Amino acid sequence: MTKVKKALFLTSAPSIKEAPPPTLSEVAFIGRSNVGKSSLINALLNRKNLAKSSSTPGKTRLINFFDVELQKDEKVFPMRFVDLPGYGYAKASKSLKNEWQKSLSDFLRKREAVRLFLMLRDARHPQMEIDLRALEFIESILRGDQKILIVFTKADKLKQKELASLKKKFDDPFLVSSTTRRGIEELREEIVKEVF
Ligand SMILES: Nc1nc2c(ncn2[C@@H]2O[C@H](COP(=O)(O)OP(=O)(O)OP(=O)(O)O)[C@@H](O)[C@H]2O)c(=O)[nH]1
Ligand SMILES: [Mg+2]
Repeated sequence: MTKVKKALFLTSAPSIKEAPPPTLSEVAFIGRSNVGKSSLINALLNRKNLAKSSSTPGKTRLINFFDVELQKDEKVFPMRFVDLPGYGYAKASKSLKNEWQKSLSDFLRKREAVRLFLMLRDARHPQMEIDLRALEFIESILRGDQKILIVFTKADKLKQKELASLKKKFDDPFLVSSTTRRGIEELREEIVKEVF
């Protein structure tokens, strides 16, 4: 079992310029606004409101850093979780959108500490055009020391039939629910495998 040894909010930054020194391996949580990034961070870290989640899309506007230690047996794995602003928030003003998009894409392209991109997709809408474009973008900038892991969120919202069809469409998809905690343990374990 992979346990949570430490989970602390470190700091928020409006852009990469204000980000903390890149001293630890980072896991970047990416996905559409409201897909469940902040909730997943809380579930993975066994904390209720460490990352601020909300039913109002566009909640996370800054880049938020969390210092994390996961532990398996006697081994401790220090890393940083990065909660990013979501993309595709329809109601944001154009200038705000551009600013977000710029600070998000700057961070994704330039932040050397990122080892793993956790790309979240809503299990109910697994083929959204905007997610496919985001994935293409990450693939186009991916360095040799970086990996991508696609995770489908809100699995609790799917009926058995829909679950079966998702599993058929995507070979062995990572399915999680922050509500029921389905897949949370497994994802923690996988993060350690991918980063270390
Ligand atoms: N049913 C269900 N609801 C979830 C799950 N995860 C998140 N939610 C809900 O979805 C909404 C958005 O969750 P957040 O975690 O704030 O989403 P986010 O991706 O951080 O959103 P932004 O910060 O706006 O980019 C909230 O109302 C959550 O309670 C889940 O696994 N199941
Ligand atoms: Mg958020």
